[in-house]
Formats: sequence, structure tokens, C-alpha cells
Amino acid sequence: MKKKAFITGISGQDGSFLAEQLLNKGYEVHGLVRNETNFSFIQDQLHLHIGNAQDGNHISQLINLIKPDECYHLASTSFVSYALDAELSIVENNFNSTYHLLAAIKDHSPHTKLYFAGSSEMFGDVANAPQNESTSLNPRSIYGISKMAGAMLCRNYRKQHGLFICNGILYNHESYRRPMEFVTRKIAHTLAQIACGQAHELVLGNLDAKRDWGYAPEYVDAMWRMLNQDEPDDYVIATGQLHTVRSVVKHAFELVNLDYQHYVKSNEAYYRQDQAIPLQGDPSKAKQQLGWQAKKDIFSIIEEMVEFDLQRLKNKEAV
Ligand code: G4F
Repeated sequence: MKKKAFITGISGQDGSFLAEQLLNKGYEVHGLVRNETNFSFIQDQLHLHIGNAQDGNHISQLINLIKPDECYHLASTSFVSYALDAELSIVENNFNSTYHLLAAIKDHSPHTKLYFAGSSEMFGDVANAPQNESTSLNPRSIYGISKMAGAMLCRNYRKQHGLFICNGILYNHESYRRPMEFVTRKIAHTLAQIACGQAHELVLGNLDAKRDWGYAPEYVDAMWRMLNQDEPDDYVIATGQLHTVRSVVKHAFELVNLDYQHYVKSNEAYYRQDQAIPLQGDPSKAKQQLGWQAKKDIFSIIEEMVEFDLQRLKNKEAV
């Protein structure tokens, strides 16, 4: 019999790559979507359910109906902002949906293995780099706080109710499916516009900010590996390598034979309070226990993204 998976956030970057990988492995793939979207060429092979992850009754009905072998909780508001006072809805979205899924699994389908999408933003203001699974959580964004609360709830359900739940502590992971508000896609898309004569500058924030960037399809493979271990656990998923925004921009512009210094401006309006000590992951545990290791570096990733956006603009396709 086919294994069944249920993915919240299936239309997002990670959800769509994961759905493709699970279909290739022979799974029956169910997904929660907010409305009738046309997000993927594999859509007709999926079982899509329209609804809101915050609707506890609906989540409970779906889990009872599907009784999935594996559930990947990827739906969340994921843009990082440090405006702590303005975004209570992020905590509500990210925490409530996790609670509803956990309660539904406990009540209706305790054999279901759950993956929770944690984030390096849970580490927040760190005292040391690199960070691993034992590093204290000290989030400083509403997003990080909401993810920490979800991760803690998951750990408690794992311990108290014996459920199979894994927290993935994922660092930045990118691809041509990244939404425009994230820096790598902003770079790739605006560069493609510049190369096609549709824009003449790229305005960014802090060019010297450093990130540990990996490749989204590899990171969703790590999610699947976590749920296919004998025991549930938490894992840092990262490359372990830091690069600046500037080095990524420079590389991207060189791909189309342009000097980034002629086109890129830095505007304080886009600045964030970046960490004194950077978020840099130590993926040793994932390597040892999951046999997982990041392969594609940020320079190859940005090449793929620029090629994609150039092609898209040439074909006049929508984002
Ligand atoms: O692409 P970003 O907006 O990603 P950020 O904030 O690191 O968050 C992503 O990764 C986290 C995991 O570590 C996830 F939890 C989260 O959901 C998301 O996936 O910004 C990357 C870096 C930052 O240092 C930012 O300050 O780029 C810097 N940056 C410089 N100029 C910019 C810009 N970021 C954006 N979005 N736009 C700019 O113009």
C-alpha cells in the first residue's frame, strides 16, 4: 500500500519541492492550500484540500480522514521582521496551526510522524558560532519567537504523548521558487530586469550581512530523512558556510558581465539589526545520523535563480 503524506504549505517553495520528491518516492500526497491555486505542474497528481491551518475543526477532520503516515507542517508566515509590536498575527498563525495539528494527530492518528519546520531564527542573538542542537534558543524576531513556541510544543507532545515528532532547525534555503521578499530572489529577479532593460538599479539593505545559505530541494530531503529514522529527534540543517550578501550580488552580476557597483545601492530603509555573531549552522549531527550533507553552494544556487528569472522575463511569464 502507498504511504500517505500530508503537507501544510504545499504551494510554497519547500512544500512544492517536497511534494515532487514524495511523489517520486511513490507516496500518495495530500496538501492543504488556502484557495484554488495553480502552483505546480504536478498539481493533478496531488490531493489538495482547501482550508486554513488555523481552523482546528477542519484540521482535525482532515487528519482523521487521511490518517497520514507522515505530516509535514510547513505552513507559516516566514518573513523575518524585528518590528515586535506590529505582528501578533504571526504568533497566532504559526503557533495555533501547530497546536491544532498536534491535537489532531494525538486524538485521531497517533501513528502519524510529524515534521515541524523550525528555523535558525529560534537561536536569535547567539553567543557563539556555529550553532548546533544544544545551543540555547534566544529569538529576537516575532517569527523566531513563534517558531520557538511551536518547537517547544512539539517537544512536549513528543515527550508526554510519545508521538513521533521531529524539529528541523533549518538555516536559509533558497531556489528559483523563493518569494520576492527574500534577498536572493530580489537579487535574481532585479538583475534579470536590469539585463532585459526593464530596471536600472537594485536597492538592498546591508550588503555585508552574512548568511548560511543552502539549496531548498536538498533541505526538504533532510525533512524526509528525519521522519524515516527509528527515533524522532531535532536536527540543524545548514551548510556550515557563511557568505555575505555582497559576494552573492557580485557573483550574480558577473554572470551577465555587469559590474554590480554600477547598479547596486544600499539603503538604510532595508537594513535590519543583523547579529554581531552570525547565524551559522553546525550540521554534524545531520551528517552522522541522517547521512545528509549540503551539496550546492550559494553561488551555484544564484546562477540557477538568475537563469530562471532571465528565461521567465524573456518568455514574459508571471512571477
Ligand atoms: O533573505 P532574507 O530576507 O532572509 P532571512 O531574514 O535570513 O530569513 C530567512 O531565513 C531564515 C532562516 O535563517 C528563516 F527563518 C526565514 O523564514 C527566512 O527563510 O535576508 C537575508 C539577509 C539578511 O541578513 C538581511 O538583512 O539579507 C540581508 N538583506 C540585505 N538587503 C536583505 C536585503 N534582505 C532582504 N529581504 N531584502 C534586502 O533588500
